[in-house]
Amino acid sequence: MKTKRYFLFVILALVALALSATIAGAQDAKVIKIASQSPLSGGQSLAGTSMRNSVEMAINDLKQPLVDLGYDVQYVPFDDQATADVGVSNAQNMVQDPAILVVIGHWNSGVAIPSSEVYQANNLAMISPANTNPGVTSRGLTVVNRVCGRDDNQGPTGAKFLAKLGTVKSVYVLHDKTPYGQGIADFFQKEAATDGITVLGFEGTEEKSNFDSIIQPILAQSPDAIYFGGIYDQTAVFLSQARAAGYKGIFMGPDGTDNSDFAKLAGDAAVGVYYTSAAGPASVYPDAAKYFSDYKTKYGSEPQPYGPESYDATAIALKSLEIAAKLAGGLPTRAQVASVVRATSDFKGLTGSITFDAYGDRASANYYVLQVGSADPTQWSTNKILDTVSVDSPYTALLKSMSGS
Ligand code: ABU
Repeated sequence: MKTKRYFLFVILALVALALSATIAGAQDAKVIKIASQSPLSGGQSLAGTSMRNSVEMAINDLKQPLVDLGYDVQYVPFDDQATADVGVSNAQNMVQDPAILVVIGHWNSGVAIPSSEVYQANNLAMISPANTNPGVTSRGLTVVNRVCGRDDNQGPTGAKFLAKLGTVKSVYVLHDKTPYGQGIADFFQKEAATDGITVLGFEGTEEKSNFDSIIQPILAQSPDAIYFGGIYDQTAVFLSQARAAGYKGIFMGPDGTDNSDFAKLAGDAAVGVYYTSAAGPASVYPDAAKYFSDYKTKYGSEPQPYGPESYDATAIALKSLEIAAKLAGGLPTRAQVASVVRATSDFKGLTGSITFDAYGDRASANYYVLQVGSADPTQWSTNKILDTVSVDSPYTALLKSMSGS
């Protein structure tokens, strides 16, 4: 009996010791937080939620080296509601938390640009998975980087494709009046004109539900194609109303079109639509097979375009934090993290090799032209790639031209 009691005592003592060590370890772990900003509510929330989920997956998959260094890595997702004021307000709150050392975001360039002024003033590194407007990086902010391409390449890629079809002699260009939508529509229209396509109109609208007053004047001009620089929650509604009103020509959009909700909202009108994207579908990312399968298992659906880019942006954040912590010999400062992020070179991501140039642009990025094959949103990832171009960032191209390579 005495022996039994003794063993019970020893076991309880060992359990207590293990528990206290765990609690002490947890208390000792220094907290590092990674934040994100994307629309988690409203009409663009499918894109933003896929970004958030992909950031969460990357942190869970890749945080171990930081854990081994004694850090507790936490994730803080913010909902920017696809609205500049909300993004800026979130950014102002975010920078008050000294544990937040990197932010992954945004979806909308028009939200990223003003929010990044706050990040810059507080040395907080931002890595964007999806913002394609040139103004995101052209301001020369030291904390701002992106793993995707730029609209001064994406817009012309779309126009060149339409010109090559040979059947498009005229186009009517619409945009959503945001820096992204207006910006890419402008890049598109300039290239279209250069390539001999007559631009019949260039018009901005914030309308989201009744496009009749816009559609009738366009129909009167019978364009061979309509290009809409905007996001799927607006452009899909426009397209379905334009088709119902009798428009039979080509429809093209930029990567704001690239979301399965475009097919959900446009229905049969979506079939045959051309769009460009700086995000590739699963078929062009062989190294992302596990990501796609894990995502479906965890979240019950396929990720949206820019999901793999969100994973890569987070992977770069985690690797940079690890390097900065080792260099600093402890918790790094935001400025130290930001300088390591900017030095990213030949990082092996799901979307290929990633190098940031001196402006934070991906040194070389791919642009795809795709066509919607089905009105079924679950088939979005099977849309056919019709063309792929790889283009250097402006800074990389300049360096190469100076060195003669
Ligand atoms: N590039 C896709 C998301 C739209 C934007 O950049 O604003």
